[in-house]
Order: sequence, then structure tokens, then C-alpha cells
Amino acid sequence: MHAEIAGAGFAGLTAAIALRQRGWTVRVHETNPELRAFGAGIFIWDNGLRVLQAVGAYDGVVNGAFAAPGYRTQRDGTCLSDEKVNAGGRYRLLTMTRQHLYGALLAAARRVDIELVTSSTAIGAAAEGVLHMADGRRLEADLVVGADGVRSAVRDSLGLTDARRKYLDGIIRVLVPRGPLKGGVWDEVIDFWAFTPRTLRILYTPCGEDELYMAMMAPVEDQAASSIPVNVDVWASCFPDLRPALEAIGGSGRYDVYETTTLSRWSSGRVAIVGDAAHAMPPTLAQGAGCAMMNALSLAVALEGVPRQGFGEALMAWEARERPLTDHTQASAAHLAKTRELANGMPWNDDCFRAARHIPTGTVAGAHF
Ligand code: FAD
Ligand code: 5PR
Repeated sequence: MHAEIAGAGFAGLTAAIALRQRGWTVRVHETNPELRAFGAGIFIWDNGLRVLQAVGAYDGVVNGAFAAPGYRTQRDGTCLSDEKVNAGGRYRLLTMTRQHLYGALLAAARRVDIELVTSSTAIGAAAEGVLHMADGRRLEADLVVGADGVRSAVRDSLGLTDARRKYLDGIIRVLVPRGPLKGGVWDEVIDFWAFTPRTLRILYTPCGEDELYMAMMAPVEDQAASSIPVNVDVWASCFPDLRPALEAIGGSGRYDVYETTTLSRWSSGRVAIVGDAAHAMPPTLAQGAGCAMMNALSLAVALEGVPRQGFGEALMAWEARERPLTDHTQASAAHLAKTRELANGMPWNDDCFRAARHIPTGTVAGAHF
């Protein structure tokens, strides 16, 4: 069996490895001239870690990622929740730079002989198993995977998009040196909210020995706080302890808005859509990549032992089995984004953590967890 995959992000690489592990030949097309991740840091919960283990990327991820001892929410200086995570806690949560996660997945992909082509852009697909490329090529495959992100060309060419939504809140994400912010509470993930003197939020996330990821949320109407370069005095007026980190930002940073996508169906004939292309969600539960990797692995599992002519049906069974959890996670994340409920503390309940607690298809319960 042969697969052509559009997009070498977290979803595309995971699908590629999982298919290759099951005997497929796989080619992945990445539109960028380089194989690399964009953006600052990322959270990976238990479910994502299990998938990384199943595709052989776990050791590479653990080595160099950060295991915070706790996850705290603080509002106007008052601690509202402080949950132990990792050792002694109920959940495992590794934080890392996006480039670190990407590097570990890429190394795992290279170990299993996957063809990775850069500067190769998909423009669409056909249900009978064809990936159409920008250079005019028509690539036939037993399976085509659209893992080409929130603006997926593969998805749009098949008319699968049901709804897309952009949110009003946006966020500046930066990576800076930790500097003096180390030890004790500074080793925890801290969700700092301030409502006085103005409404701002910084999700403070150590990502390694010396890397700090900050997700800085400002209402769109607060132009002084949402502009780039970051206005250190404005942000330090709410978070004086973070001044050294704020000063280290310099001219870097980017303001991004949240987007969601839902599809009428995750597949059409021999074409499957995975990751943000299928189910982009607000980052409030930190499960976008987690769900992307789960669905990429379960896609490969769903086709195991299935004869070529049975793929259409197998892909519908895959969606029926896997989609309810993703839909639930996306809806919960959207609710949290809309209500700003996280300002009252992280809801450490089974409803919000259903995805984190899930044993993904294709992974082994127990293992290192
Ligand atoms: P992408 O990462 O977008 O990868 C798609 C790839 O396809 C890219 O390499 C792109 O260049 C390529 N491509 C695009 N178009 C084409 C084309 N036409 N042809 C070929 N290649 C193409 N998730 C978490 O799990 N934890 C977090 O902590 C977390 N934090 C987040 C914070 C923010 C602010 C945001 C916005 C998201 C966050 N997410 C998080 C979500 C996570 O980033 C995404 O869900 C994840 O990156 C999706 O992976 P993907 O491979 O589907 O898409
Ligand atoms: N969690 C994470 C995150 O990056 C953000 C949020 C929650 C890991 C924002 O970037 O609530 O917006 C959030």
C-alpha cells in the first residue's frame, strides 16, 4: 500500500510513521522549503505522550522537555488552584519548544524510511485516491492524507468544510531565556491573570533548562497591550515579577487569533483529513496537537488488514470511533475560550481532561505511564 500525505506538521509526520510501521510506503509533501516547526512552546499531556511512544518519538521528546511539578492559576496575586502534575500528580504534562517536539518526530520519521519532500505544495485531492500538486503532477495512492493545517487545500477541494470560526481574542506567543526565574514556584506552569490595573493574562511555561514560553493574552481593543514589539511597561504593570522575562522579548513575538474548523466528514473515498485541517480548536485545553496525533495514529490502525476496496468504509468506521472525543474536546476548548473561565482556575475534572485521560487507539495502557 502507498500513501501520499500533504503537510509535514505534527499530524502528517505521525500519520506517516504509523503507516510506515504497518508496512506502507509513504511520501510526505511539505510546502515550506524547510522541515521545521513554527511558534513558541507546546504542552503535551498523557494521551499525546502515549502516541509519541507508539511512533518511536517518546525518548527523543522526554530528553530535553520540561516536567513541571505543578500547574497553578493566579489572579491579581491570589492563587486559585495549584495542581501537582507529573511526579505525584494525576496527570503527566511535558512542556517543550515546538521545535523540540518537531525534531523528535522528524528523527523518528527518518529512522523508518519515509520520503519527505520540501517545497512541494498540494492544491487538492480526488476521492478515488489522487493528490493534485501545484506543479501539475497527479499523484495516485491507495490513501491520500490531508494533514495540511487549518487552511487545508486538500479539505477545501473536497468540499468537506462545515464551519469555520475565528475568535476575537488573540495571543502573543514568545520564547525567552528563563533568566532568574528558576526554582520553587518558578518551575511550575503559572497561568497569571490580571484584571487590575487592566485585563491581561500570561501563561508562564518553563520549557526546558533555560527556555520560557509565554502566551500573552490581551483583549483586541487594548491596542497598547496587543501591539508588537511588546510594550514592557504595560505588561509589567500587571506582572511586575515577570519584568526580566518581558524585557528579554525585544522585537520578537507575533499576535495570533484562535480558529476552529469542523467538517461534515473526515474523509471522502480514499482521502482522509487529520489534524487542524479536520478539527482546529482553541488552545485552552492544549489538545490540538494531542488530538491531531491521536487521530493520525488511529487512522493507520483503522486500515490495518483492510483490503484496498474496503478503505472508504474503514475510514468512515475510523471517524465514527474517534471523532466523538475530538468533538467533545473541541467544544470544551471553545467554551473555555469564549467564557474565559480559566481565570477562575483550571477545571481539573474528567470532563475537561477526557482527552488527556484517554488511552489512544494503537497505544498500550500502562507502559511508562
Ligand atoms: P500544522 O502544524 O499546521 O501543520 C500543517 C503542515 O502542513 C505545515 O507544516 C504546513 O506548512 C503544511 N502545509 C500547509 N498547506 C500545505 C499544502 N497545501 N501542501 C503541503 N503542505 C502544506 N496543541 C497542543 O496539543 N498543545 C498546546 O499547548 C497547544 N498550544 C497552542 C497554542 C496556540 C496559541 C495555538 C494557536 C495552537 C496550539 N495548539 C496546541 C494546537 C497545535 O498547534 C495544532 O493543533 C497542531 O499544530 C496541528 O498540527 P497539524 O499537523 O494538524 O497542523
Ligand atoms: N493552554 C495553552 C496555551 O498555549 C494557551 C491557552 C491554554 C497551552 C494559549 O496559547 O487558554 O489560551 C489559552
